[in-house]
Amino acid sequence: MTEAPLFHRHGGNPILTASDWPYPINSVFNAGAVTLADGTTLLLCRVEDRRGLSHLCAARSVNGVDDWRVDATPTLLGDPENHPEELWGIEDPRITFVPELAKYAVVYTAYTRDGPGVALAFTEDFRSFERFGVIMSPEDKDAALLPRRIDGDWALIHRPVSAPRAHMWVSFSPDLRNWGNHRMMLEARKGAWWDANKIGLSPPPIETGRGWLVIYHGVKHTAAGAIYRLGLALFDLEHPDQCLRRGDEWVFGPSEPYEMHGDVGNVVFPCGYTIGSDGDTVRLYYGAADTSLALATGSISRMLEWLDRHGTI
Ligand code: BMA
Repeated sequence: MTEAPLFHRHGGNPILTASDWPYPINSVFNAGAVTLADGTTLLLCRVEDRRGLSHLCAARSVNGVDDWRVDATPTLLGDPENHPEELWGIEDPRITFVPELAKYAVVYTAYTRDGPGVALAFTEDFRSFERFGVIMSPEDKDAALLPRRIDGDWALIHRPVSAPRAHMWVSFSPDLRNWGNHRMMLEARKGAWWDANKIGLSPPPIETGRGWLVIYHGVKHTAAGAIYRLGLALFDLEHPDQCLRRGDEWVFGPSEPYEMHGDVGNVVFPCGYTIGSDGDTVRLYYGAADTSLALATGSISRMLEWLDRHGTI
């Protein structure tokens, strides 16, 4: 008997495309997501312009599905004059609300002359931003801040490249500027696996009573190109480098035309989610084929139950 899928695609996918933008763009994908205090869903979208460089643009919707109000101009642009590391744009934001600071941390990829690095900015309203600059030097990406300190220190999940493989790491900081105590969190497998050689955090971890529930992506390189799919793993709440369970099979992968065809086909790439008022329903916003934004719905309790049955320690 085949098991019911963990994620259900929205019937109206893709929910945002370049034609929804108030100014000319090439594509919109890989958005960070939050529920604002008034219940509005805000997506901080990666927008690629017609030069090929990306910036971030906010889209707001009351129901998180349609009627998006998109900022009339870019919300956050690379600022190469003051931050030379943002020379070729900024990409893939992951947003974490940090109660201690009463601010949102936006962790994004800065496209530097030497490849991607991890940059941090804070905002209260997604209109003005306080930039911290690059906090992890290239080559590094797929990063998110945990919402609270762990044993007194801030914790950042990120994905440095140690060619030929790239694993997920977690690093710690007393002040959000100086990072150390680097620990490997999850290793890319080897060989033919769907998550061999290159993995990375997808949206920020989901804090549950049983641990940090992590949706991560694996990249399988084939003769026809790469396939980006998603898997699940669970980590100890107070020791986020300790993996409690990891699923062997992917749980979501490209299968619909808008996921298989586009600027980069065969890619599903979520950078954000919102959680429903039931505390269980996850709305996963994902980039499809580096071209549009799509939505799939899942359940935290079902993901945990799936890991209980399918995960290995
Ligand atoms: C990854 C990131 C994503 C992108 C994906 C597929 O390395 O750069 O932004 O969606 O590749 O191209």
